[in-house]
Amino acid sequence: MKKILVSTLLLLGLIFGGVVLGEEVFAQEGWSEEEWEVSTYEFPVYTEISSSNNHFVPSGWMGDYGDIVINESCSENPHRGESCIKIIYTAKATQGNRWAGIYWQNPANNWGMINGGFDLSGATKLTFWAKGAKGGERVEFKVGGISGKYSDSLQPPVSTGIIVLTNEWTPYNIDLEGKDLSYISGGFCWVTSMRDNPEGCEIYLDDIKFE
Ligand SMILES: [Ca+2]
Repeated sequence: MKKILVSTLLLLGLIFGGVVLGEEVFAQEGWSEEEWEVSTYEFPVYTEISSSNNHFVPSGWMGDYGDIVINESCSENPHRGESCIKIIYTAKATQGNRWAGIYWQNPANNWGMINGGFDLSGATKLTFWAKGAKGGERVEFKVGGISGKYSDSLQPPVSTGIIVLTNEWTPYNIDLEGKDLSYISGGFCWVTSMRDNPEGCEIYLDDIKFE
């Protein structure tokens, strides 16, 4: 991962979403170089519905796809900006599977039959913010794992395991250090089941990025 040293205009840089270079300020401001060492790598999956810099499409509905409702322009208290993603899982086992999930794919609906992988070798983790409507929602998130003629380089997918959400925005990350990210068309995945959420669940996601 490329790393750089952030400096003088760090605050301005943060405010305007950019990063500014320079080294002389560490001494002046008392910051050690390590404290200000940050990654410049950023590959967003989703930040805002209006962002032209989003990658991957939540097109790969799995399991009980009839139990899923997704709103990518939810304006109810987003983590940042004007929009976040809201997913409702109704746990009705509409297709008889008792679980459901969505792969974020590139391009849309690519289950490994189209040459659509991104080289994300510069990343060491996937980060995202999540919360549940009530708290206690049990869900799992993954990266990679799509296989086919054009398989993801990341096999098997790397998973969070089942995590229990709270009703407050919370940051999560999937450690990808040392993983082969040279070809990823399944950039993100959400999965849940009736066993874990017998009454269904409502979850929110925002700021999903490879860093
Ligand atoms: Ca947002």
